[in-house]
Amino acid sequence: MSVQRTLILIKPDGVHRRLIGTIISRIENKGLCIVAMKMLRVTEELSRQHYAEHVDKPFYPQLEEFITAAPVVAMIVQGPDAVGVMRAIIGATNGREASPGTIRGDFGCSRQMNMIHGSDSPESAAREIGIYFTPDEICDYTPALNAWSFAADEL
Ligand code: IDP
Ligand code: MG
Repeated sequence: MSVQRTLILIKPDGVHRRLIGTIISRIENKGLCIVAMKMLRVTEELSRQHYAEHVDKPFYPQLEEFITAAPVVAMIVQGPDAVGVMRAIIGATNGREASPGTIRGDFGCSRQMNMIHGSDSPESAAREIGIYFTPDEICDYTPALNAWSFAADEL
């Protein structure tokens, strides 16, 4: 267990469907904290960087078209085991398979239009945070509720 940072995107479908507030509430309600946030348009170049592992896959052209089609909200989320905790509350890639109670399981039925991205490992998180944010855009602070949210050895 360690305090981690993870890169979260509310994808264009989440923005258009007015799910920004709902998704942010789920992250905050879980006890994780947002240390950076902005709205931006993903360019084709940024998409190729972010989804480097998928660029040669058959579905990549439609993924790029989707992710560049409207703004996204990018966030850095911080907390104990934040990478895995966020993947758990996000749910499986395909909304039709994602468990009820997860974001993808509760709000969608699509494999592509699944509303939210979360880094899949601490190494991916470090790489993706570096793609979307400069160090001066990250607001380091100690959440006031930490004392009533976590035991000392969890932080
Ligand atoms: P993840 O977002 O759960 O980590 P990945 O397999 O890394 O899933 O895929 C990245 C994104 O690409 C998915 O979130 C989804 O939007 C899209 N995607 C994944 N597989 C497919 C596919 O087979 N067809 C179309 N889009 C896909
Ligand atoms: Mg992935």
